[in-house]
Amino acid sequence: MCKGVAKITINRTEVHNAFRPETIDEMIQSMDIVRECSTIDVVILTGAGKKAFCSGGDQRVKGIGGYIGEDGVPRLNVLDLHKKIRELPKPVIAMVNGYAIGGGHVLHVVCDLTIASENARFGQTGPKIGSFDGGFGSSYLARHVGQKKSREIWFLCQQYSAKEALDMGLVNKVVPQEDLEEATMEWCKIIQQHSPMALRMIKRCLNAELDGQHGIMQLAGDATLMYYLTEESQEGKKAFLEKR
Ligand code: S0N
Repeated sequence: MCKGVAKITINRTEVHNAFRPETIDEMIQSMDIVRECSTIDVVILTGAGKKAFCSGGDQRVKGIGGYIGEDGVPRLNVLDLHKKIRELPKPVIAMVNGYAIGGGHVLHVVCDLTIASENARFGQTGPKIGSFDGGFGSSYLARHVGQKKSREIWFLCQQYSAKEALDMGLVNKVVPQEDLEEATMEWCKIIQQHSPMALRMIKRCLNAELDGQHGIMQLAGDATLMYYLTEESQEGKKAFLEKR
C-alpha cells in the first residue's frame, strides 16, 4: 500500500466475506488505529478475493436477538462499525469487487466513496431472509438513490449490476476488474494532495445535515479543535495559568 493509505480487508472468502461479531470487532479496532495514526490520510475498505466485497452478516451465527459470537452473546455490532466509518475524520473508500449484498451492501453505502469493478453486484436481502436495516442502510441509501429507488431495493431484494449502480448514483466509479486496485489508489493519491483539515471538515458538514444532534456534536468538536489552534484560545489558557 502507498504511504498514508490504510487498507482494511475482510478476509473470509469461504463465505463471500460475510461477517461475524468477531470480524466486526476487528474492523472497529482497525478503524480506531487508522483514526489515531497521523500518517494515514485515506482508508480503503474491501473484501479479499475477486468474488465478493462482503455478503453481510454470517447467517450461520445468526441467533435469537442477534449474531452470536464466540462468547455466546447475541449482537448487532455492525451498527457500531457504521458509526465508526461515519465519524472517522478521513475519507473512507469502499473498493467493491464482486458481491456487496445485505449488510455488505450497507457497508459500502456508509463509506464516503465507492469504486466498483465491472463484476460487482449490489443489493439488499433483509425482507427475504428475516431482517432489515432501518438505519444508514435505508435512510442514507435513500439520500444516495432517492426514496423510490431505495424502497425498490428493499422491497424487491433484487441484485443490480455495477452499471445500474453507477446510473442510480449508488457508486462513484466503475472500472474493469483488473484495474480496480490501481483506480482506487489513483483516487487516494489525488485526495492525499488535498488539505486533511478541509477534507475532515467537509465530511463533518455533509454528515451534520443528516445526523441531527450527533452530527452537530461532531462538527462542533472539530470547530473547537480549530478554535484551540487560535491565539485567542491559547491566551485564555495562559491567563488562567498565570492567574491574570
Ligand atoms: C452473495 C450471494 C448472492 C452469492 O451467491 P453465489 O455466488 O451463488 O454463492 P453462494 O454459493 O451462495 O455462496 C458461497 C458460499 O458462501 C456462503 N455464504 C454466502 N453468504 C453468506 C452469508 N451471509 N452468511 C453465511 N454464509 C454465506 C454460502 O453459504 C456458500 O457456502 P457453501 O459453499 O459452504 O455452500 C449469496 O451467497 C447470498 O445471497 N448470500 C447471503 C446474502 C445475505 O442475505 N446476507 C445477509 C443479509 N443480512 C445482513 O447482512 C444482516 C446484518 C445487518 O447488517 C443488519 C444491520 C442493521 C440492522 C439489521 C441488520 C440485519 O439485517 O439483521
